[in-house]
Amino acid sequence: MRKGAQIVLDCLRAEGVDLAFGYPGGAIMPLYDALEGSGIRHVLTRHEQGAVFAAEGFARATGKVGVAIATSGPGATNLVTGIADAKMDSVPLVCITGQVRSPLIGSDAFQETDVFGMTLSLTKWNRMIRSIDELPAAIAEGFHWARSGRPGPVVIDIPLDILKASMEFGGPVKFTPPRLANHVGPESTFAATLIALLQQAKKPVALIGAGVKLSDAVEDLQQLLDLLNIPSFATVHGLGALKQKSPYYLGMVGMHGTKAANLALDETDLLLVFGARLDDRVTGEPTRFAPHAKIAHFEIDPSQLDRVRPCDAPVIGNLAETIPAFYQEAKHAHLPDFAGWRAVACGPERAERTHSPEPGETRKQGLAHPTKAFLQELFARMPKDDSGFILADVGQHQMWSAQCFRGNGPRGFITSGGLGAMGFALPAAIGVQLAKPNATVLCVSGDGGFQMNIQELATVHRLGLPIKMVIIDNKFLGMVRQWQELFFSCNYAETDLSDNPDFVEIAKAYKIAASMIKEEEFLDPGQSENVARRLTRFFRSTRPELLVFECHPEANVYPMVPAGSSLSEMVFEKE
Ligand SMILES: Cc1ncc(C[n+]2csc(CCOP(=O)(O)OP(=O)(O)O)c2C)c(N)n1
Repeated sequence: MRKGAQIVLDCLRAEGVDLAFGYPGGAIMPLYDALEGSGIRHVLTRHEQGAVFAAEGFARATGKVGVAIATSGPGATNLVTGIADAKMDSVPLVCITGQVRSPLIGSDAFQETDVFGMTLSLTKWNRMIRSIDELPAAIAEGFHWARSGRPGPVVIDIPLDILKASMEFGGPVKFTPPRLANHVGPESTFAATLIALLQQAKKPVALIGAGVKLSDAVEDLQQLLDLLNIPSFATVHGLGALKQKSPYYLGMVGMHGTKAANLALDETDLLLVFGARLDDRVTGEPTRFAPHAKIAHFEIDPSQLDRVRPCDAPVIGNLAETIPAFYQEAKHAHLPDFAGWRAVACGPERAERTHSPEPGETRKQGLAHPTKAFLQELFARMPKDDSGFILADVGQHQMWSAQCFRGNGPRGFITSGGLGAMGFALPAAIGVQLAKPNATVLCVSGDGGFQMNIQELATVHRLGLPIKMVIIDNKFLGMVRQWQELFFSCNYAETDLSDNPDFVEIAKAYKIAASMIKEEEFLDPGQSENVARRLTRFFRSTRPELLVFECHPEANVYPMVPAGSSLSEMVFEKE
């Protein structure tokens, strides 16, 4: 006989889980009681939101399913933001929640919430367990949906009495997915259609999204785009998919994308989309998006097609299959060279420097934007291969970080892109560092967002994780203040954080080493060697460490496509 709690853990092990993040409480106690000897390492965060973001960080760095555990009621409600985040960004996640005893369900029992109802629209699949014998099949099915197709979150809600009950257990089971009668895949003629579109096109471009990484099609895409040699750019989640040295790569596209990428997307007559959902941060005003373009869309999830406008050539399927299939046909086809278009779109008039600066290089260059120069100084010290991970929280520092990112690791830039959930970066960095113990993990947060999960400093300290934490402290909710400055006549309503706590002292209270660099110090030529030495030491440290960069309170993110404008209407910093 095995108890429900033990069966849950056996089934998690069978799915390859050896690490889970969570926070205990009444309804989930039997699971915690059974943890020892289960083969699963449990990491106690200091808030359930920390647990779910950490599980996401683990999943985003590895592609494996992240697992978060919480109790009923407030434990489960604290998971909800992370579940929504995983849905938006296609992150494989399984959340196990305790529920009140079965006979009490529906009675407003202590710590009862309708977890099933609450997460129905936020999950790919969710289930409330009604009997112990459902457990093995439900867990197998949950993991299947979390990792299959377009990955996403799953919730399994288990009443306390079921965790405590026992049954004869024959071992974990496998889930056999139903064969869908209307299985959709690419048209057999899709490659010929795309080749014909390319042959007619004068200004083709490629837009790269997260789907390329999620389907492990990074090398296939590089091979295809090296062949097509067309201007290419990435969404925030597509960053790192293409090698920086690719001469046709124009950086990030969208609201804070590069001039070159946004103009190319505005002017193109053939847009090849690879695993992106074309949300409004990428398209600008949807009705004026890529106005001259036909759209060909490589996508695993048919529900992502035709969202902005009907696509001319859908290519439905796993990108790891459809991209190589297209490459095989394209390499034998007679395709135009597009040299004239490349010269315009990738030419010096539009292009920004895209190589990785060396340490010290950015400081010497006039420093038009000190905070970006500081971030570049940090990023220049990151490994050049896939052993470096930069996490950005949400706000101005996130966009500056995305603009400065020059890494080559496909999973090397991790952020809450779809939901834009402040407080994501610090706990997610915990998950990344645990998944990749030898990696260099740099976590960049704003002074607002850092305070949303600041309690996870305790987790970092307990585990001794060598995360390099940076706060870009502008003493404002900066991104909102920027919008107030530009669109609300500088009415800085409730965005002032000038009475921020002393972050250095807070970190020290958590027994974490911490120091501050002020913008003036960073800019002072007399301090340059000292600052460089400090940054190098920060990167060499094998302990957790926090660095606070105190920057100008009213620095802005440019270029910017104002909401409601088309990509061609981006605005630049005033001289
Ligand atoms: C949980 C949550 N609440 C509110 C917002 C709205 N929001 C977006 S950016 C931002 C300001 C972030 O400020 P800070 O963390 O200091 O970063 P900065 O923009 O200054 O770099 C806010 C409030 C959000 N994205 N997430």
